[in-house]
Amino acid sequence: MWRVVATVLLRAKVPGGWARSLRPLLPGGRLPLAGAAPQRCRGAAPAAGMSPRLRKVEALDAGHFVRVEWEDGSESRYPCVWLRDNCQCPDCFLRSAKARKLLFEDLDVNIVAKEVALADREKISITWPDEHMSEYEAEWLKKRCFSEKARAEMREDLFLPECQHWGSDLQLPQMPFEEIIYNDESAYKWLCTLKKVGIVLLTGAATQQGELVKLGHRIGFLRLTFYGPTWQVQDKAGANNVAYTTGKLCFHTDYPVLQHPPGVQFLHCIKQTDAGGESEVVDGFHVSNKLKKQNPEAFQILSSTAVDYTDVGVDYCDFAVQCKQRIIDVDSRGQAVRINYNNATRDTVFDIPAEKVRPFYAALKEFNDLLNSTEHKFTYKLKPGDIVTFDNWRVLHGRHSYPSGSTVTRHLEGAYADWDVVMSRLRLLRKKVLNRD
Ligand code: OGA
Ligand code: NM2
Ligand code: ZN
Ligand code: ZN
Repeated sequence: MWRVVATVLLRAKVPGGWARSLRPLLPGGRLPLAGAAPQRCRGAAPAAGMSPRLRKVEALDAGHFVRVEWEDGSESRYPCVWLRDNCQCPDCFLRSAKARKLLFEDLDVNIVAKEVALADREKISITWPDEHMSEYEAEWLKKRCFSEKARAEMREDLFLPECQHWGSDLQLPQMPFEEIIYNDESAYKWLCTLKKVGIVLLTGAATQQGELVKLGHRIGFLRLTFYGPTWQVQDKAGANNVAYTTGKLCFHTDYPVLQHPPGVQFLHCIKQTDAGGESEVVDGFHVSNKLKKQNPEAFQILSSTAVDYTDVGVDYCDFAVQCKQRIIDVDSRGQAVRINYNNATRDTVFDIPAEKVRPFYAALKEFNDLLNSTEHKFTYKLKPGDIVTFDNWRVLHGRHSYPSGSTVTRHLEGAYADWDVVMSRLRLLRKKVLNRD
């Protein structure tokens, strides 16, 4: 019954009621689960079976463009160079690889259509000056329409760019670990929420090592780093990383010393200390926006200064890693797309002119203060069997210190995945769950 309901909800693009929420930790421990916080999995295109039909086709602009008219009266225009480049015939396209065979050398970038024709209102055919013939199906063309609206829809479908910002009011989405392992709809919802909210808590995993390897198999594979395929966060003698002590970890993203820092992080609580050891998270994109408004100059400094990071030691193998990263990475529109901030691995070497150093520290102080403001940060405590999964490019995390002793009182197993792998699994699950293509 539940599966039927869930399928219907998914088809309606409004899967709801599955993500219970965790309210912020109050003194005295964890609160019981709060009410439902439905998460929408967006980016799902209309179901198949309603293929669009064509009314008219003509060449325009001395054959440089092809214009088609759809049955509903709307139109789309396609540049001929693009049409020739994307000919779907077996000479130009390898169906088994869904990849272009046509060599760029063999593409005339000034090509014009010699003849255009409509076939059954379901496809168009184009004859090129060298008599090569191409056919394009209506549905294929519709998806690739160059209008602002169509491109925005395709972008949404492919990348799920929608991002829900949060502060201390975060309703931490939660799902049972078992469910996402065995149920495709649940796994799909997990990954949609991970992309949109940036964090999901999985509950009820076994309290032993190996659960993250299972999670890795569920998505495809984990990201190997110098700390191993998975790694054990616990107090270690002669720790090769500050994470492997009982000390407080201030807000950070993991591994900014790597040129391509891991996109997704998993932390599985196997053992939890009674005193201390609480977790903290903050939405780095939300805080970056706040900083930009509050102090544009500080934002400018953090989004342009290359900071040196270093990590030298031995773990999975010996390593001497160095990298330059901007603490706030932005896209061409100035939007934060990745936070690269770990105060522990920020190098003593600082390759900027001396007079720029103090303004940099002042800017970082503002950012760090905003991260730590009670308005922005969310505090909770992992229980044995919990696995927190989060966007390591967006969500900064920290932990409270806890007492050190002669025995191990706290043990997390950690692992990383790349966003490419996670998004790939999300798209495949969506196709399966929504029965598309
Ligand atoms: C880490 C880390 C958090 C914790 O290992 O990088 O952030 O709660 N650990 O120990
Ligand atoms: N660990 C937890 O950037 C970092 O050094 C993050 C990585 C040791 C794998 C910590
Ligand atoms: Zn061809
Ligand atoms: Zn960390």
